[in-house]
Amino acid sequence: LGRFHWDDALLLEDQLTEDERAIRDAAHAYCQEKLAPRILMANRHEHFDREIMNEFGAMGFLGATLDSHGCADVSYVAYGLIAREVERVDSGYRSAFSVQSSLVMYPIHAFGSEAQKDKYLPRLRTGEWVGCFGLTEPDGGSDPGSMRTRARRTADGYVLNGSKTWISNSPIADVFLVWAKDDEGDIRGFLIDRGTQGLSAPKIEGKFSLRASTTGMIMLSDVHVPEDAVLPKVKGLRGPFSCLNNARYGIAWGALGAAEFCWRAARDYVLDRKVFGRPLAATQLVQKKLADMQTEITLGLQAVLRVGRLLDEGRAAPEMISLVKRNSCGKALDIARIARDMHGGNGIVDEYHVIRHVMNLETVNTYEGTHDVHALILGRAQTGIAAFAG
Ligand code: TGC
Ligand code: FAD
Repeated sequence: LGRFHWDDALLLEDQLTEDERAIRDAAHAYCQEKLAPRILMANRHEHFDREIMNEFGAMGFLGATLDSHGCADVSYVAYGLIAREVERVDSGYRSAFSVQSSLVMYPIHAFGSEAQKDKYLPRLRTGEWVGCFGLTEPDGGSDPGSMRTRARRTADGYVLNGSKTWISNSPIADVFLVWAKDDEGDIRGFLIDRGTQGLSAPKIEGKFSLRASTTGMIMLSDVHVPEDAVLPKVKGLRGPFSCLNNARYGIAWGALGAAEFCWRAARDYVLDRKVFGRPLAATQLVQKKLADMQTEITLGLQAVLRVGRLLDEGRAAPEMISLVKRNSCGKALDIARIARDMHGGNGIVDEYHVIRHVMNLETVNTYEGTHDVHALILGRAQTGIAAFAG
């Protein structure tokens, strides 16, 4: 019989290729050496260090699964491993990585013209430019099909009017991928550069979650764009949802990274902390909590690895991604809350980092399709009945 490794209970390590382990190790070292020391103050003062995008670029993280314009062309499993390492430090940093890679570079690569790819991908890959993805509107993000933003045809292009909200990175973005309905009622993607007249991106203040990530709105007031601003190769909700498939998959790995941080922090804390004359780790209730965390993280990692392998084989269905996005986020949030409780009063202090993960995971459980919206996607897939609307 084999030996049990408490921190890798089902031997995930053995299931990775040598390349994937090397990418993971490099990502782990960078995140622990460069990101972890910054996060306490970044979160406390609600600050996103723009230089991080250049560092992500230098590490080859941005658009890592793409196979052109100098991108790293790594497997989906490797992409997930990077997301896990980044989010082990902070979900806000993983957000910056996901948006640029899956929500901006991926659609340009998949649906853009050659000129759009040549203009944007090299700059986005290095982090010289930051992109953002504008789908959600103030009137209800779960139903993007009801968007009000309009792109009216003109003689030489389009004129856009409307507003987007809760947009990661919009206040610092150089390029805005905005989804809007055209005169035929089709949803189209538009690439709009910073500085275009009528475009503004005010920051949303007062967030108690993802404080190290900058979030804003996108306001579009008679924004004229040329014909070549539209992504030519996609129409309809399939456009934004194709990007979301990739980003949701990355989140499913990332959230487990945050959960792993909280689990290990709780384990270290209860081994050290003596109450009633013995370590907390010596109590049955505490050991049960640790066993539950270990179980959910281990099973969750097996599930995301499986979906990653299926993506690499071209066999993953969107519902599989809904299943793991929902599972990882919901379980990670539960684990972070329990880890916070196990830290007692210290658990609410940012220097222990767990409360930050709790607050962040509230967003992660909400964006890219809420926990309940993914339940409805899975419910529809097994009953054939769409329960979103009456
Ligand atoms: P529905 O009828 O289901 O589909 C409409 C059309 O879209 C196609 N489609 C997909 N295509 C590819 N991948 C998917 N996952 C797809 N899901 C749907 C579908 O085939 C259909 O195509 P066609 O050609 O037949 O028209 O659409 P619905 O309006 O009924 O959708 C309902 C629902 C709830 C599933 C959907 O609207 C939904 O997923 N809502 C959640 C919204 C969401 O996830 N928003 C995310 C905003 S971006 C964000 O949060 C970024 S945070 C990033 C960060 O900081 O990390
Ligand atoms: P709503 O859709 O109003 O939902 C509110 C509640 O109602 C939720 O609990 C939901 O589960 C529930 N609900 C909705 N419909 C149903 C139903 N039919 N049946 C039962 N319950 C239902 N969006 C972008 O486009 N780009 C970004 O970069 C981006 N970044 C984000 C960053 C942050 C920090 C946050 C918080 C959000 C971000 N979002 C972004 C938006 C995000 O995707 C939305 O918040 C999310 O899709 C939910 O939309 P909503 O907030 O409008 O909630």
